[in-house]
Amino acid sequence: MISNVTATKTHGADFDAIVVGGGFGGLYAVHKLRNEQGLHVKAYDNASDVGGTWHWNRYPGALSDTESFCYRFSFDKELLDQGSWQSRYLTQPEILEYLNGVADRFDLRSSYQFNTKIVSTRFDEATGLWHVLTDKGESASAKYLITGLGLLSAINKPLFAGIDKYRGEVYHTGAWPEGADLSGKRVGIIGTGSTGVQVIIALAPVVQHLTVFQRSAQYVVPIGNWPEDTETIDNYKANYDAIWQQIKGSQVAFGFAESTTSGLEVSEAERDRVFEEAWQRGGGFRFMFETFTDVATSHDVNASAANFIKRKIAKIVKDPEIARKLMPGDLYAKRPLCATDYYGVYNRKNVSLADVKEDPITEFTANGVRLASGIEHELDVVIFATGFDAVDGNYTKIDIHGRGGVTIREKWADGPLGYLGMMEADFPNMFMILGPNGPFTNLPPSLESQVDWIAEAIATMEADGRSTIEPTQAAEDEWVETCRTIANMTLFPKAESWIFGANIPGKKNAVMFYLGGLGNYRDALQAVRESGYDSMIFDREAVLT
Ligand code: NA7
Repeated sequence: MISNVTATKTHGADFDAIVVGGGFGGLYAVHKLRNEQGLHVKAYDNASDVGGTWHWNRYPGALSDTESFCYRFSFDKELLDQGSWQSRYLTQPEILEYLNGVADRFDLRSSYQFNTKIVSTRFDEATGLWHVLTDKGESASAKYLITGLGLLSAINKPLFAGIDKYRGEVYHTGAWPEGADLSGKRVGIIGTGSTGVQVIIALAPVVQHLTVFQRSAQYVVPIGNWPEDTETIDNYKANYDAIWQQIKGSQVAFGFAESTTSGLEVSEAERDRVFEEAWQRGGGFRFMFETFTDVATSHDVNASAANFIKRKIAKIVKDPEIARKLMPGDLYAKRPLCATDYYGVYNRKNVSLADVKEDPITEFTANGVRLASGIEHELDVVIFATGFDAVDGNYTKIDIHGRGGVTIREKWADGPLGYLGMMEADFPNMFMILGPNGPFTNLPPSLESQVDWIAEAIATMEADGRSTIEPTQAAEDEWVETCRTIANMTLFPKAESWIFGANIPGKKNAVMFYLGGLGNYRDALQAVRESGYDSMIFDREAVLT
């Protein structure tokens, strides 16, 4: 299965394909193109080894909230059969170990150059090749450029006044320092998204005092994490064909069947019964999508879900004033969160909650953080769990030039747009894994679908002797419009979150995802294949120079 091809087939190029990124997406692309299709592939990653998101996000409590049986690749039956895990959810070290195992199994590291950042990529219309430049000053050329830059890896670190004066330590969860020991320290954490919630739960029992700076209160349901024994795991393995078939035809691809019952068809008491069942079972996506079909589309059903969670907060949190601060005021329409006893943490004596919407952070001082009211929180360490410049953040950091020198920054000045979440008009032979307007799902099955499609498009090009492929502008516009129409049928655009770029000051709100589900997305990919790629232009002449 491992290919030893070293010769480049593309005339005049160093490689047939360059892959950027060593996470799930990049690793699978290298395997597919090199081992299965015999291309000469060079891959880069800024990190010291494989892992992508899971290489960097080593903060305490880091966990995938997709269940273990489906947070993995599906393409290799033997790899699935060898899989093993401890609990219903995988911790960051387990995921990193898994990806290392994948890299070993398919000899992927031999194609990678680590500790190397790609700073620019340029499409040369005269030769039809991509030229990449690294931060080490090296350059390389290839016919195909495949970017697996990660959806959530360009970190967002808000600039607070006075941060340079602060004498304590400052960490970002997405660049967690090796060996950081927070035991016995006074720690502040800014941010209560998926990451913040996990860190808060992990650190509360360890630190001397934890101050949570919360800007938006969150709906957090239990994750339901428990050990899974060999029998349970073997049962998944025995049923993997059916499981993956279901996942690939489903909406969110989290390994459960989404509900087809409208919450509007049942009584309020029945809604509560169903929500209680989901609360006991655990899982954020399950709570939002397995309960009723319209939690994320109907205001009424959404309000029932939101009120259910608020009643839980009131019951769990002993201090009514803290409970009030923890109650979200907006719709239940961000990426659904789940964790083990999140609200219960606020009953601990060593945890305090600062509501920075009511009383904003004005500055960092030498000793900590000062709020508008004048209250100063003295802290040894401040953790930024402030998320990512999602989807396009990692692309706009690189100087990416397409036809006629047009840059991706220019093209995305009003927000990132893409065809099928993978391609861009005027950027021939560039394939993005999890680029803009791709599916919003459990990611491994989506990126696998994308890499399979990319590899097939490349194989078709090679078989037909094509030099370039790019989508028509009309196809791209139509896809973006489809994404916009679907998003507007949901409540998601009405809640401010990274899904629409609302978390980055100055970033224009954009529909960055296809919310139509993985099954429909895969059908759309299949339709393009079956049409003989009629939404694409092949071998386009250089027109923009
Ligand atoms: P998120 O979900 O973007 O959360 C970031 C958090 O940081 C969120 O609570 C923000 O509040 C808060 N934030 C951001 N900027 C500030 C400032 N300036 N002041 C105070 N608080 C701030 O990122 P995560 O890393 O938690 O999760 C991202 C995804 O990774 C997650 O959905 C999973 O898919 C994995 P806000 O809500 O914007 O008011």
